Amino acid sequence: MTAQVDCLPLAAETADLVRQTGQALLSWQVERIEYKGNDPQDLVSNLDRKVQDRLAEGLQLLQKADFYAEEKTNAPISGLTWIVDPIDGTTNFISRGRDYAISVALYAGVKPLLGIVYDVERDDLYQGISGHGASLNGRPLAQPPAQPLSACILEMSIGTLRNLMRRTDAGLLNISREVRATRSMGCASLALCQVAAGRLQLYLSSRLRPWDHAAARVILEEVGGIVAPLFPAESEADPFLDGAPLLGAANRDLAAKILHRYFSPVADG
Ligand code: 2AM
Ligand code: CA
Ligand code: CA
Ligand code: CA
Repeated sequence: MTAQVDCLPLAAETADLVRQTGQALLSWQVERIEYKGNDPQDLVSNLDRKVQDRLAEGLQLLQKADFYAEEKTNAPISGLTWIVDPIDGTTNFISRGRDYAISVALYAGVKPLLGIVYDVERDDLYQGISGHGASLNGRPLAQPPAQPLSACILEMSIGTLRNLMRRTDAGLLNISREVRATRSMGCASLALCQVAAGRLQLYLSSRLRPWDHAAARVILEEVGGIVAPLFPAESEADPFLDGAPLLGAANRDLAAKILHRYFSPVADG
């Protein structure tokens, strides 16, 4: 199935669609905000659904594939699949008017083909095509230079790590002490893209779903980085790391060192 997908022209067309959709979003009005499952920290607006509907239609015209997206009920990812987060960072979109993104990826089963993350407010479009590198607004992204931990900015929020605290509070406390600083932007896809672009060095979260990181992962991997499970043994069965604690880093050696030093069972014990 993969052989039939010509990723280079498809990526360009997908990027155009995503950018157009983001620009349309800027002119649309928020009319309804709801709590998902009555959770006051989990918001969805009418525009999350409107963006998703527009992409569902537009992406099928570019490439027929399954459609796996946040604001719908999904079957497990198997064949050729668009993986979409229509608005990543909905809380930022609603409350801050910045730091949200449209995230679109194409996978052939577990194999990543392309990923696009569009920072709507900054008009920054990150793109990764497997085997062909990553770019920001058409300019190639090179792997950011390796940094010692003491020079790293780590993106993590207490909210997204709460379910990990009891389990590995020492690891989290220690790493937060040893990095240069921690930050909490609240948009997973953009944080991972900023790691790829060298504007952040590390990203930690423990509750992401596939649509949060599928596209950014392609971009990060294309610059030589990694989205790695914090506890690899437990996550081996799920290549999409659905809900698994994970670390994003632009440098695989640094990621391996961090996993070993702060999150291995020995470090935890
Ligand atoms: P979202 O805005 O698309 O829901 C910070 O909250 C980051 O984690 C965002 O990228 C957000 O994506 C994601 N996230 C994943 N699960 C979440 C949840 N249950 N509640 C809020 N944000 C969640
Ligand atoms: Ca959401
Ligand atoms: Ca999301
Ligand atoms: Ca979302």
